[in-house]
Amino acid sequence: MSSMDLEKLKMTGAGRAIAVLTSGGDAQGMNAAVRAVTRMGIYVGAKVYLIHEGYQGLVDGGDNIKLAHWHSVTNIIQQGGTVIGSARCKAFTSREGRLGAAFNLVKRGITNLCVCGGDGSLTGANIFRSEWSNLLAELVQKGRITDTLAKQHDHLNIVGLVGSIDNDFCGTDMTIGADSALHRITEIVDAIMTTAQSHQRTFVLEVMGRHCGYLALVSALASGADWLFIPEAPPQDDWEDRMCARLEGSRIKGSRLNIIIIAEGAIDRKGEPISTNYVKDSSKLGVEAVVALMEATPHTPACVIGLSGNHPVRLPLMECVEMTKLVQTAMNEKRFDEAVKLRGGSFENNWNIYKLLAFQKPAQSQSDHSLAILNVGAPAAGMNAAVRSAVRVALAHGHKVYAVSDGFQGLANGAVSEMQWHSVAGWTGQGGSLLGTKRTLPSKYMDKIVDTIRKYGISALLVIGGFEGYEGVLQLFEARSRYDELCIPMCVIPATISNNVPGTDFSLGADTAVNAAMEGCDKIKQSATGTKRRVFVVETMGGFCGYLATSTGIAVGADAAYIFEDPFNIHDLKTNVEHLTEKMKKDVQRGLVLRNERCHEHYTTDFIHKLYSSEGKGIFDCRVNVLGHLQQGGTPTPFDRNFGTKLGVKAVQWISERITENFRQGRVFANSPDTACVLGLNRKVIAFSPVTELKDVTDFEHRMPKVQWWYNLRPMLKMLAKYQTSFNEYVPGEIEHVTRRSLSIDSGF
Ligand code: FDP
Repeated sequence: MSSMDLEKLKMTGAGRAIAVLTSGGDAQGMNAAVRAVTRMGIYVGAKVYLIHEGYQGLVDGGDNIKLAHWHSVTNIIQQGGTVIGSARCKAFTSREGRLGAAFNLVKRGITNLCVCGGDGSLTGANIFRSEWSNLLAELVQKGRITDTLAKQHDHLNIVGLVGSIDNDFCGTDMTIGADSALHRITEIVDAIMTTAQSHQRTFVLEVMGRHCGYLALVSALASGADWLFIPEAPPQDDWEDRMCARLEGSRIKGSRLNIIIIAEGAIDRKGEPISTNYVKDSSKLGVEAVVALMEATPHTPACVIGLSGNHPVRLPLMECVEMTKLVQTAMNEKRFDEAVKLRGGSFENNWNIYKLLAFQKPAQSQSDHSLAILNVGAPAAGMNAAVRSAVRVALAHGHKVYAVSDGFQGLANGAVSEMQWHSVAGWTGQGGSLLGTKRTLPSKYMDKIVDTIRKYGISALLVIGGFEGYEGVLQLFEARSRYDELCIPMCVIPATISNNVPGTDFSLGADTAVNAAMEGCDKIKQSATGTKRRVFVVETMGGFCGYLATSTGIAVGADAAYIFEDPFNIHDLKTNVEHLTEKMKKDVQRGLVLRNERCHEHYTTDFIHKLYSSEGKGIFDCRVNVLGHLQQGGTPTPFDRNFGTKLGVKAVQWISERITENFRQGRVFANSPDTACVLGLNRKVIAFSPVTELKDVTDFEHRMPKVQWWYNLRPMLKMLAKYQTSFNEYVPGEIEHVTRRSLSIDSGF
């Protein structure tokens, strides 16, 4: 972090007041945002007010605007909806209403407002901000406030957090609530699929999204749906006949289920709505918000906090709103191709991949090349989705595809079988590894592996797996000088709940694992409802890597998360246990302490349990829970399904290109470092990193990258648990600009 960033973070909120409200349709995650804004605000020394019932509460004032304390937001992080309420408010649309709202704020000295809502709510906030000085002047003129008070509060800072399940806001990759909505839809589709399979039926499912097909599109990808209707891309005029023909065709090929997904606002090319009934008859960031508010000057435009990949960014509020409106205009004017583009690169990419994988197209020509796919390491959610898309895209490229059971060991033993389009039907939503996976490294079987490659004429390898998958490909690469057969393109798709593979910010399965661990912790905390005060010590997996413990800790509001990368000693443990004991003496009922399985050789889970039990005697009792393999999560989350699907596509596209480039004198001969790569997501960019380059940045003893991006989330975890922590390591969100060209600040992935 630059020294300038450090300067920026010496912020103080002393003498300042922040108010937070939620507005519009409620969305899961709003409570986590309210908690983070409240605690970060108090942490920097500001007064924080919670405005109940959205803009209505702001207009009505009185008890609707309450001064918040640290504990006002205790135990809300896991609750759905919004605990401070969200009402539709007609009064705020009038100047009279906004005059009342301004009075209610200025009277309390509030000049910083954080609004969590959809584009309508955020547009309202911006109007309020632009009128602020006029409103104060009118209040002075009417004798409701003094001129001095008006002068002291002459500027209102606004920061928006986009809360909307539709993910319909330009500029951010993901709105608050969209991911939870996808989880619900995916659960429903999974349940329906079981029924559909047993009855050989076609199911038509309508999902929310009046003006935006995001939820429908991503659900269709996550479920491998057969047909999809979204407002941005209406079907061709003869869609009824084509849809029936395709459904019939897949039934003849033995498919027992068909899923059709319709977005609420789906239309045909003439702009007429497509309803589920008609189809039946014819066949998815509060800390950053406070940092932005504290840094705002009268000249800073109102901003909205969005996500670019996994990083918070600040975007000019009104430009985002304008871009969002442009999409709607394009749809109204039937410029559908432009509407899909305006939604952003990620949306467009989802749409293209959906079209690529939904139904079988004959390969343009046979390539005479064979691709072998294997899983390595422990099972991770999303592996099967990656195998499915890789198999299908490879077949579409005309390659022969071999599935290898049991990792490198299976490759050595010739456990190889040829795959067809339908061999991978229904794999997207399945957990575990359907191919069969093993951790063993190839070094001990090199000769036998080479024999199999020769025997089957394998011209490329796709390894979907964890740290050993990467290490294994590095071993194969280093053996190229001894075996010509290993001079073939090799790609690793990182897949492990530990998220410890170099070359990527995220591995497949990590999202599912955090969700599973989070759900486990929520249930564990709930188990103590109504009992006496209790502290839970929860052990998480991840090997030496603390990603899972840290991310889960933030998601569940843990009091501490012990990890190997953030060394701790007996003094730290003492401070933590005393801190928690003080909290439990007050009105806190439950405590949660996470411990990564390999965070410390001697301070074991049992040791920490005994320490907390002993020090808490008479104040709280202590229980241990080892989450274990349930962290593998069963069925994959929508994120892992889609991430796996996309990585599978990208990997095979890359492999096909390398095959073509390195095909000479009748054979593939690829021996340069850039032909053995890890495919990863770095910030928002998809990158292929040569395993040889990654070797220098790998801590092989502890099976992890030497530098890990998520480490700067640690101060936030500690701050939110009220520890005196230095925030100097926090990296503030960058300011991005939304222009027509950079509209898709997302990865385009
Ligand atoms: P990984 O090898 O993918 O890094 O200990 C590391 C770990 O993952 C844990 O995160 C995971 O729980 C465990 O391995 C699973 O392996 P086993 O099924 O062999 O226990």
